[in-house]
Order: sequence, then C-alpha cells, then structure tokens
Amino acid sequence: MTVLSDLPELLRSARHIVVFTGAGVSAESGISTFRDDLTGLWSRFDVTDLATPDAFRRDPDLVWGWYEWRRMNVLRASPNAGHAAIAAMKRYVPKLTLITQNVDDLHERAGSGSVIHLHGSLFAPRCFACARPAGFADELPDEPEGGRRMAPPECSHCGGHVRPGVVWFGETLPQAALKAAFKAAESCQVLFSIGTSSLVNPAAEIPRVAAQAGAAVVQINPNPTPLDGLARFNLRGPSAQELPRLIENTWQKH
Ligand code: BV8
Ligand code: ZN
Repeated sequence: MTVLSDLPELLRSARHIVVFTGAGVSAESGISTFRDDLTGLWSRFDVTDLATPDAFRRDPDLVWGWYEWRRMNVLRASPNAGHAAIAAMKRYVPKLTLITQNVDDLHERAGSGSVIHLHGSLFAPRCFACARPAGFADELPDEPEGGRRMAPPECSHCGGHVRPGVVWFGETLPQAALKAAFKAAESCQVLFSIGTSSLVNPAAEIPRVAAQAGAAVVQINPNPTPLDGLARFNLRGPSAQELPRLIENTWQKH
C-alpha cells in the first residue's frame, strides 16, 4: 500500500509529469462544474441533450445563449490557486504536459502554456456550415442567473450559423490533441487526474493508459470517481487547497 508520504519523493524524481484536468479545477473560480451547469433557462435539459449538434440544429438560439452565458461567466472569473499551482509546477519538473477537458481559458490565464484542449474552447467560435473561424457579437448576456436565448451570429462568408468551438457529444475529438494526449500518458512517470468525474470517453481513458504504461496516477477530487481503484494516491479534497499544499511539501520546503 502506497502511503501519501511517498508522494513528494516520487514527484521530485519524475522526469515527465502529465496533469489532466476537468471542470472541478475551475469550480473554485466560481465556474459551475459540467453536471451542475444547468440552472435557470436550461434546468429542464440534460447536458448530454444540450451539448450536441442536434440540439443546436433544433434550437440554435437556446444553445448559443447557453454557451454565451458560460463564456460570460468565464470572462468574469479568475484562475484559482489550483490553476496557479499547476502553472508553477512546470518550473520544478523537467517535462510537464497539461491536458484539459475544460473549454475555459483559466489555465492559460494562470500562466500555463501549450495547453492541450481535448474538448475545444469557448473562445474559438466557427461557422457550423463552412467551419471558417468566426467572431462573437459584441453584446454579452448580462443576466447573472441562467442567461437567455440568443441568436448566434451569421458567418460573414456563407451566412451559416456561428457555433461554439467546443466538441459536442457525438462529435469526434481533435485528432492531433488526442494523439498528443495519449503519447504523453504513455511516457510519463506520474499522471495527475484533477477535478473530473472520469465519465466521458475517450478522454476518460487517458489516466488508464498512463497506469497501464506504469505511471503512478494521483487523483485530486473531493468525491469518489471510477478512477478510485486505479489511483495510487487519492487526495480527497478541493484542488485549490490540495495542489498548493502538495507543491509546498514537495518542492518549496526543501
Ligand atoms: C465521441 C465540451 C466518437 C462541450 C464535453 C452514446 C451516443 C453517442 C456517444 C456516446 C454514447 N455513449 C457514450 C458515448 C461517447 C460519449 C460519452 O462518453 N458520453 C458519456 C456521457 C457516457 N463521448 C462522446 O460523444 C465524445 N465523442 O465519442 O466521438 C463518437 C461519435 C459518434 C457516436 C459515438 C462516438 C465527445 C465527448 C465530448 C463532449 N464534450 N465538453 C461543453 O463543454 O459544453 S464533455 C464535458 O463533460 C467536459 O468537457 C468533460 O469532458 C466531461 C466530464 O465533465 P468533467 O470535466 O469531469 O466535469 P464533471 O462536472 O462531470 O465532474 C466534475 C468533477 O470535479 C466531479 O468529480 C467533482 O467531484 C469534482 N470537483 C468538484 N469540485 C472540485 C472538484 N475537484 C477538485 N476540486 C474541486 N473544488
Ligand atoms: Zn460559413
């Protein structure tokens, strides 16, 4: 049985660390996690119904309004101590690969560079018809609670609907990002899985690939997840508290 006190030495001796994050890492920035994102206007939907191409085809204003409300929340949020600790870790480790399922830009705003976004970004809208990159309308929803329906902008090239630059359920992930993520998972000594319910595939396979390749999986999550049995270390707490403490115990007290 691995004891928690073994973790700092393992981290100091690692040549390559992968950090794999989900919505939980942004929770302490006030961004609601994926499964509790449906407040107000969207409370009668299941996420997997709303985050799909069909939902957008059926009711573009409802879906675009939801994403603009989420984007507005991200713009108003700040990175938290967990994002900052991940950015700081890069200084202590020979190689660190950051992979996120999140569509916010809080890792980048905390100073992390070359973030692998497996599920796209709220900040890269594109035309649903011709896929050309597109811009946002200037007005943002100003309702703090739940947002409202908003007509998506029209593509200046073909007049099609502009859609969010995220990967919806039933859509394939960006192949280059997925390949880079699996390659990193296969070659690291430690993989952190932080703030994810580990329910969505193929992203949820990444910690398993790392464990199969011999890496130690360190999970940081206040709640149980399907990864519990696989993780060599389970830090049962919020990442904005657990990560700074771990960095201090591992690299700053020495
Ligand atoms: C694909 C972007 C090939 C959009 C997301 C049936 C039909 C069709 C498909 C499927 C099917 N069955 C299965 C599938 C595959 C499907 C899937 O896995 N479905 C699940 C629901 C079973 N996957 C796909 O469709 C993928 N594409 O497979 O293509 C294909 C093609 C056609 C047909 C079949 C297959 C695409 C998946 C990508 C979807 N897009 N996001 C948007 O943001 O709107 S997924 C979204 O949910 C997130 O990006 C994330 O990846 C995922 C899970 O969310 P989490 O990040 O884990 O967040 P969650 O809220 O769940 O959990 C938060 C965690 O944080 C909790 O554990 C909590 O305890 C913890 N926490 C809370 N506070 C804190 C904390 N942790 C630390 N600190 C805290 N303070
Ligand atoms: Zn177009």
